[in-house]
Amino acid sequence: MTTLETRPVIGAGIDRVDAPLKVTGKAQYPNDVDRPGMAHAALVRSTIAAGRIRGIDAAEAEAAPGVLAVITHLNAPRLERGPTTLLGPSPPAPLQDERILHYGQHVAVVAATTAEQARHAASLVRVDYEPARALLGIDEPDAEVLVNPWNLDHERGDVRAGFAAADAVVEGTYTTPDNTNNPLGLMSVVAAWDGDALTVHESTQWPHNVRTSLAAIFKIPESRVRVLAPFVGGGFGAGLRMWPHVVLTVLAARRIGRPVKLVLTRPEMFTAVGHRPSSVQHIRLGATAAGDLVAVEHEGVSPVAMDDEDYEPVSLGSAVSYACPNARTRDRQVRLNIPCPGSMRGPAEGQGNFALESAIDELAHAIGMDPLEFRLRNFAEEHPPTGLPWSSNALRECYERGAERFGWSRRSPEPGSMRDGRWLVGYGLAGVAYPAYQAPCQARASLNRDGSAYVRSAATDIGTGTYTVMTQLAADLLGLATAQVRFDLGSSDLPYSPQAGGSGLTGALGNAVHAACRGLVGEFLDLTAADPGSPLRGAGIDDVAVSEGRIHLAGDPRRGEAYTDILARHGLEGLSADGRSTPPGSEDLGMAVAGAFGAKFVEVRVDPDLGLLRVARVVSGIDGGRILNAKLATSQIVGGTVGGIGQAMFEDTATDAETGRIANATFGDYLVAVNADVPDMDVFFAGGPDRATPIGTKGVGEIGLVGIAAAVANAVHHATGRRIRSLPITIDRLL
Ligand code: MCN
Ligand code: MOS
Repeated sequence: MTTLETRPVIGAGIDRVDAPLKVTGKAQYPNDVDRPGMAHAALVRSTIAAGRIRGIDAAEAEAAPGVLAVITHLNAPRLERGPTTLLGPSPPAPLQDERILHYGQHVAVVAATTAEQARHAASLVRVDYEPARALLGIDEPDAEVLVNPWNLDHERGDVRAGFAAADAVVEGTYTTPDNTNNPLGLMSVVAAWDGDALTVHESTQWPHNVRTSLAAIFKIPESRVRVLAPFVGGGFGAGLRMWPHVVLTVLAARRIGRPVKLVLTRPEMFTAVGHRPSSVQHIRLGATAAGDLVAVEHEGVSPVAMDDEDYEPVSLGSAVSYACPNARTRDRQVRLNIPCPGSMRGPAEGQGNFALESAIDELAHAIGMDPLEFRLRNFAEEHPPTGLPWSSNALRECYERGAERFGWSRRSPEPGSMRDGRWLVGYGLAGVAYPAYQAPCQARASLNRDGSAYVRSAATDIGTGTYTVMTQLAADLLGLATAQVRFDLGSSDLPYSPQAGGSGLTGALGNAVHAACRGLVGEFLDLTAADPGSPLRGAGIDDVAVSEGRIHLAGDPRRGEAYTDILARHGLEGLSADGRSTPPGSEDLGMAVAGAFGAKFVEVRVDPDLGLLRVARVVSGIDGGRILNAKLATSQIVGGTVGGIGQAMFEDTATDAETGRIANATFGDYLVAVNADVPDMDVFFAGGPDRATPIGTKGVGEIGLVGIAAAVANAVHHATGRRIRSLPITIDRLL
């Protein structure tokens, strides 16, 4: 990393700038944090799903070796619920009363000198429960039904007339199970009080949210709370919300007057940090014999936890995916005694796309049209709900180039007609329209006397590559080598950043870095504006370009000056500038709608006698706008695809129907796709810079996952003639 890299640096698949820290163990994840005098916490969790606590006997736990405190609802302070944020309302505050609302609910936290002592003492806390009937099934008749709480139901055209005009109608009910986000890094918290100042190390995707939430809950000014997350061992959405165990760790630290560390166990990860909620979806589509989609109707039901408001509008994607004049989507939520859900990679879209893209396939089959041709024919040239143009949309190119690379033309249409020895071979595809999301963000950029730059914002890098792409971006915008740029993140002391979520951080942060770097160049031009000898005298930001540590006139690289020379002449140690980005308004877009797009092509092999299913090949074509780092963006799509294979074939959080216990809450029992399940994957990017923002990116963090389940299911249909409408597609469903 010491030589100047060849330009352009944007797009180049450079290695992660933080890789040396990671592979030498120097990267500090929250569970690596150690503090003088640090004690350890362990949780006691409810073993029933509904009811109340009649009594708690903590005497034996309190007397156990090393125990410093046992906190239950009987001796916990009354706490505010956290604030409503960009993500919606906070989860409920823990230990506030005797009610049990779900299995695994925290009922006590134990602090002790060592982690082993804390865990042992936690096992000694005796809780006397009075169980009540738990509402657990999504079809539970007694559950409260929430109707359109976010006002997201959609209707356009005349759906009834659309179906009346259709030559073919397909209808089906699709189900998806609970899935649990399982980042490898067990989510961890270290909380330390210094008087009324609080420092928290947290596995979060959003340090500012943790800061705001803890300040509200503990009634201290935000300026007294510091949240650190320079490295996070994966999130997949689990680190978006600030969960109750964080509150408990902070509470324990305050109670015992020492820093406290809590590392969740793997089973606790299944009830404490959210999950993708199950869904039941009813979908009905109509098309003319010529292949025009004329009616879409999609209704979804998903559960929401008691006392919580985390909704997944699974049908919403069906309103935007195809050029269909008549569409109706609606979502209902049922309140159940389940652990609080949260976003999991491709929330709502991951479930909804499975139903829609399976049904689209079925409809194409019903009218005897190739499913690729059907999708191209009904391609949405504009954003269907509003009729506005897309800010960019290369979905057509994703389909066409994807089909070419995959060899789609080799597909013989008849199900069961392709074989390789004993294996039935199936080709399937799915399309994805993924909402582009951007939240306001801030960054600060500085140029130092030695010619290096320091750029920072309170964002996170959850494995995505934020450190690296922001280093590349700043290097490009300042005309420096990446080795001359240090990008810092993961601290709430830095300028405000939104969450690494909704595949929106790169755009939000990148545009803030763009503003900060341009602002910084502007600071230099303010200095040179009146410098008699400067070749930049009188030049404004639009007159100049940057390269090799210099600002020069746009058309003439020789007429310019090094940053270091300008600083030296003015006797300055450095210059800094702040930048902020806001979501593009309709005026910036010329009234257009942004979205990322993808086409997924999958080949499966099915052994019809044994019910074995193998994914043999995946080709993903993605429109992510301008790609900042080809290697990292590809790795996002590959990782997402692995998650998609997991969703398609394995992942299924099993809840015991009687007790609400999660029956497979370990890595031994909860199956995810492993190397043996994952074939070579071909990823390509289509389209170019999006016009909605200065840096022109769209998100790629989640779109790799969405569409894979439907493409697999469609390939299974092609191989076997069987429509599998429930995930995961396991042996029992194939036999
Ligand atoms: N990127 C790029 N060019 C673009 C867009 C992105 O090169 N035009 C690359 C960059 O390396 C960037 C990464 O892709 O860091 C992801 O960018 P983006 O799509 O903006 O997503 P976010 O930064 O908002 O990250 C969150 C997103 C989400 S919502 C989930 S869930 C998810 C995901 O990213 N969880 C992940 N990818 C993950 N990857 C890892 N390793 N671990 C997780 O927990
Ligand atoms: Mo991603 S599920 O929005 O963190």
